[in-house]
Amino acid sequence: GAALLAPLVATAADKPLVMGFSQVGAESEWRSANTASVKAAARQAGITLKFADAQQKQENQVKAIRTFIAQKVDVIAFSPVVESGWDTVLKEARAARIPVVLTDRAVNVSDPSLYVSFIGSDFVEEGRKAGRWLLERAAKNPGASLNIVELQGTVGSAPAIDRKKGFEEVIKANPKLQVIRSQSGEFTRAKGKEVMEAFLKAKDKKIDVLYAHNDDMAIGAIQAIEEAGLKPGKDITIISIDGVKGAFQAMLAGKLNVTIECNPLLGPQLMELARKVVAGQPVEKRITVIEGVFPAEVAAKELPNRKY
Ligand code: GYE
Repeated sequence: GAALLAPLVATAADKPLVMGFSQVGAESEWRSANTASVKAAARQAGITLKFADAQQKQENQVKAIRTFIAQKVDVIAFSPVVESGWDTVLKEARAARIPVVLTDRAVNVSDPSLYVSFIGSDFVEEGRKAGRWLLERAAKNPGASLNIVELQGTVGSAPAIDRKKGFEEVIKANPKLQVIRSQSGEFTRAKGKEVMEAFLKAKDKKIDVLYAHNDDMAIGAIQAIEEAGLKPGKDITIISIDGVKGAFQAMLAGKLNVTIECNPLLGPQLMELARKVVAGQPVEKRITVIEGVFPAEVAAKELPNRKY
């Protein structure tokens, strides 16, 4: 038996593993870095990657996953644009016995065993870090009221929900910190600029702080603030999340005050996870990423070390 089995096993191992990957879109610098990381890591790991860009639409992701099921890929990985509405298609993957791993963003499903594992950042913690930075800053000027405007990410997405939640949880310790407006800028520069323009036009209350759920929206908003004749980073304190190069450049120019790191370079970990899952090895249900906080004061020193 053993002699007969050996060549069969070798043939199976030689066949490259096929991964179907459904990406959210190309909405931000973070996303471009994430896509590049996934593609490079697949190449390095010898994994055949079927890559589909959903252009920020859930229906496109569902279609892509159904295509991967029809193609009988070995493993499906995807970054869910929103948290809800995945039960049906994930059950279809299960019926086809194709394991699913989540990367970057989480889902809300009736049965968590519909996916094997999730690799991604702790977005609530990122929101808390943003809140803590502001609390400390506000403590230097006790008693002063600060009006905050918030640019949320994609409506219904895990990072938008969680970054809002973590920030609120922390800033409520100081009742002088009030979020006066909060709206989605869809994680893009264009929409961040547009919504910030509307915030500035309202003129009913002075805006002291902008909290943007990603750097791209902050960068768009910086333009709106400048066009309104104000100094970003000075007249309005700006906090954002991701830590992309554009944010470091904005900090060096004195226009952004702090960025909270969210690491997009998930490719290598994802490929390792996929291999284990396909081999039937046990894996952690939740794999997190270790991240820091970069205030403008350290931007010059840190920029040369940044990989995205
Ligand atoms: O922060 C934002 C991107 O899901 C963590 O999506 C990701 C977020 C990231 O568009 O820039």
